Amino acid sequence: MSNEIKEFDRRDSALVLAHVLFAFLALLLGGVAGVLQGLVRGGAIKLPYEIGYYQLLTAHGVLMALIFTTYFIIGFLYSGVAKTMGGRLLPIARSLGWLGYGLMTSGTILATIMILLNKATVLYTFYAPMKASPWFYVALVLVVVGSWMSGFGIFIQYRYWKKTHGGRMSPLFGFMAVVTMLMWLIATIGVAIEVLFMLIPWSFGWVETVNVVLSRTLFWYFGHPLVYFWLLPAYMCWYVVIPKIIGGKMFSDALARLAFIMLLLFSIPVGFHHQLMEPGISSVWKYVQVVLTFMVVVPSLMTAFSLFATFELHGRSVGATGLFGWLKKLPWKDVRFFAPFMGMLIFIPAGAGGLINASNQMNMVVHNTLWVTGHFHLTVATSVALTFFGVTYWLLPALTGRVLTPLMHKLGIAQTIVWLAGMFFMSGSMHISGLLGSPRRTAYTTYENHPDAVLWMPYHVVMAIGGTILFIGVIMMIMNVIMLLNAPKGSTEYPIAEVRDTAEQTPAIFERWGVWVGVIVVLVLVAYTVPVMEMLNNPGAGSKGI
Ligand code: HAS
Ligand code: HEM
Ligand code: CU
Repeated sequence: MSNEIKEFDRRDSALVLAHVLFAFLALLLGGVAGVLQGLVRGGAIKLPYEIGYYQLLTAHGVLMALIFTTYFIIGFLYSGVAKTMGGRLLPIARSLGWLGYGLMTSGTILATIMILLNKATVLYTFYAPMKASPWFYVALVLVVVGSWMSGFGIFIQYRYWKKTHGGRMSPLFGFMAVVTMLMWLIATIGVAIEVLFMLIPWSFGWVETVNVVLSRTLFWYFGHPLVYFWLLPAYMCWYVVIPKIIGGKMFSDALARLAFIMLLLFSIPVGFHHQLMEPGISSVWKYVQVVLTFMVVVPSLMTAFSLFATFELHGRSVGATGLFGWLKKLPWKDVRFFAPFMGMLIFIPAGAGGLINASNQMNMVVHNTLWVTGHFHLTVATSVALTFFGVTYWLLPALTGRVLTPLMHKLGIAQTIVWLAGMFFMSGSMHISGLLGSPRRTAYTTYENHPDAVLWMPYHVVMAIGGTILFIGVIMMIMNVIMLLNAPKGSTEYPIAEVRDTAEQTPAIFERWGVWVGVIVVLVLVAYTVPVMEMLNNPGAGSKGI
């Protein structure tokens, strides 16, 4: 591997830093919205200055789910691509990165202004027939097109590396970055079509109605891979970085690549599992997509297997005995390990919740309740977020030529524990009150003391307490970031693990991108052609805006 160049090029670290710091700004603002939501729903406060609950919820969803994640991911991918594929970015890749950053940032600022003006209170899923100012949709286009530019930068760096290395198998990090951005590119085509051809003409008033079920289908064609776009970079840390941090080796390069290819194939044709309760889609096609949903679980189970194997093999190699002796050999005091590991641990119940959601009959019970909100605060807001925090502890020092001190390890571990405690209360009570029937996306109401609402109200209070603890966690993380930027000078390694010595050869087919894109196209056509034709042929589907 070409890890010869140790320090980051100053221009590369500036690009990555710009992304990562913007992500944390979004986390801070989104956290303010989050805690206020929790307090409103718990009945503790009323919003001042005529701020609407849904306005706040839109800000939270957009800043957290769309902005915090995307900026962090692009920054992280660029850093690892530079590190493992040539040591520094090609000028063209760097320029595309900055172009993407500029487009995304102008989009984010425009969208935030529209939300603050209460002209885009349509939540982060912007479902029609709720209608926002056209400028909100234009802002979304800027964010998406910007992210494409960064994707192209990564592809160019990858192609250049392959060319200059005689077509050798690419470094795993680079491969995974390409899979992640390829998935993103294919997925965002759906939302681009929705926004450009449906929502923008409709909100400018050029056309009167919009086909609601079609627009939602295009959204979820994008929306499900969106959640995997958040997850894949966390998996990259788990596969490539964590083995190095614990002092071990990666279990298998081929298994990791196979898991990523499967995630690429099966993440996309599954959007209907968000629309199981919607009329206008026949149950046959819902069934097909649920089968594919269960297929996409398989690579996550492979990931779990691979991680357990990494931990156990390492533990035994340093003398662990017994069934669980290897647990004691893990570096619990190292925040670079501790935070992502807690993310993995939480991903077990989080993923189990996903399986419940995907099962049609159980989806009837939980759909549109706070259970679902509980599910994704475990997946994206804990498994993914804690992993990103864990990455931050070495990424920022590596970028700025500083070192992580023992004190900062302790502060990081404290932050992780606060986050886990807050999430235990918040997500736990969301799950329970969801089962009791409490709807998501609903401001404070007791439904005139309806017996069901009386049952769930105490859990809403717990949710508010959990949200407050989480907000403390956000503040602690922001302080940790500031401390990292001012840490003592020194040299910090960018941890990339080696693969265990085995006779295993990674099959070259994994990098035959034409094959995989072809398979995706076929899967998408199978899963979507007939239901989309049915939607297009439904004359009653048009709706005016609300
Ligand atoms: Fe989900 C709704 C199904 C995964 C995020 N999901 C959402 C929404 C979001 C979201 C944001 O089928 C709401 C969107 C909205 O606003 O409406 N989800 C699934 C399924 C999975 C799943 C089947 N979701 C995720 C991930 C997300 C995410 C990942 C973000 C990052 N989800 C659904 C469905 C809905 C849904 C329905 C719609 C609900 C409705 O009605 O609206 C699966 O991919 C999960 C597979 C995961 C596993 C776990 C593997 C475990 C691993 C960890 C190993 C641990 C180790 C450490 C090694 C099977 C890899 C162990 C150490 C020890 C010491 C023990
Ligand atoms: C929704 C709290 C962090 C993503 C919510 C809701 C609350 C909440 C109370 C609204 C439930 C409802 O009325 O339906 C918090 C708190 C946080 C936090 C207190 C930490 C301080 C995060 C993070 C992410 C996230 C880190 C993602 C990276 C979301 C999303 C929604 C949501 C996508 C759904 C918005 C919608 O339904 O339109 N959060 N959250 N949250 N949260 Fe968080
Ligand atoms: Cu999904």
